[in-house]
Amino acid sequence: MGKKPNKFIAQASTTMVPTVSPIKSVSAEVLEAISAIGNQFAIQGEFVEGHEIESGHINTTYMATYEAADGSHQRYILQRINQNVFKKPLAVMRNVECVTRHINWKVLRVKKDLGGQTLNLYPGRGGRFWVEGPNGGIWRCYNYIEGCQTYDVVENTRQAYQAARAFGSFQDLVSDLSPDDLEETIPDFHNTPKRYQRLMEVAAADSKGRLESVRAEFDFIQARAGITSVLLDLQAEGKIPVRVTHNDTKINNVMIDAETDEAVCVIDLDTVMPGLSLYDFGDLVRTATSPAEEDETDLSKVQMRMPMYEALVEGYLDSAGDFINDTEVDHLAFSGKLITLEIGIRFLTDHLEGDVYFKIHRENHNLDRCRTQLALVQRIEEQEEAMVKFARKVRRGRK
Ligand code: GN1
Ligand code: MG
Repeated sequence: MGKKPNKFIAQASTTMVPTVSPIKSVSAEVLEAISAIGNQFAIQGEFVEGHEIESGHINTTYMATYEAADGSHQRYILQRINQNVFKKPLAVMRNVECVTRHINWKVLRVKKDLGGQTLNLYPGRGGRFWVEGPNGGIWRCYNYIEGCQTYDVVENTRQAYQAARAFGSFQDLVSDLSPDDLEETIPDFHNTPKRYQRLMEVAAADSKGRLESVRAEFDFIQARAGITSVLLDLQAEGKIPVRVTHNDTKINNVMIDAETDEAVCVIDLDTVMPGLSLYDFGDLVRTATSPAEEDETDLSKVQMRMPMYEALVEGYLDSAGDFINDTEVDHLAFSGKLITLEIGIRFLTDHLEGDVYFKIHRENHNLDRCRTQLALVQRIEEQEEAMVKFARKVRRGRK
């Protein structure tokens, strides 16, 4: 399985032009609040500075720097869980604790050769891995993964390969947890038929009077209603199993070593729960094959770059090929199309509802995001046959 060296590992990373997730300066008031939250965690040193990390659509995330007595600086992530999205934040924390501890154990005692950084939670005042903020929110503190960058857009096949290999490795690391060990913190998170049904309801209510202006997008989605249940049907027939999965495998959730271009670890474990491995692979296709940002307004830039897809398949089969089955391999391309449609459905639903779920930074932001998703669905459809063939070919070559 997964013979090395291969072209993705051997290739140098000289052409990398990173699109790094933005960090933002914050007001004196916010700085004070960050420092007060930091004081509640068992971390060493004095607070030096803090910045906001703006890349996620859901939680509020800060990077805080502390100076130890010897003058060295240590960085941490302080993050407030969005309770509008995560209705059971303590269940989210239980899942994250379970997964981070299990991965630490497995890296140390089973894999032994993995010297990379892992994500760790710090204990807080009161003895738990979370604290309550002044306004009642639930906060946690992670180590900052040093020497790494995240990318919103993949620049080369090496990064695509590395990202897919990292998420496959993640699935491998948690493969000996039982899905029953974890709570389903957002029920039906990737239930595409339910996401579709919800769009129909929101469109029927049309509370913001926006439906007429998005008729083309709405029709595009309706024309594809038939594919929404394909993976759940396969699951019901027992052809694809429920596993412990990440469920938010967008490309900027992989920490990539800035020097070697190798994936170090995956982050954003809030949605780790029982799920289908194909949704994880699908979200990689959605976020790693197109050279356009998720909210690009020039839709001619949205593409499904075959070399990137091929690198994803190779990376994923290198790390997950041992445990995923042939039906899963046969649906790798389809999963990319389906998850892209699903996220398009969710962005359109939020646009019609008045932008209550995803953070927006401009007018029609969720509509713009929806449009890039639907354009990518179309690009995938045009190449789906070749994509399916490629995955089967790689699988055959490794048996
Ligand atoms: C949200 O916050 P972020 O960017 O990690 C969302 C994902 C979507 C993604 C779309 C809990 O993730 O499901 O795929 O936006 N997370 C949640 O970019 O809804
Ligand atoms: Mg996320």
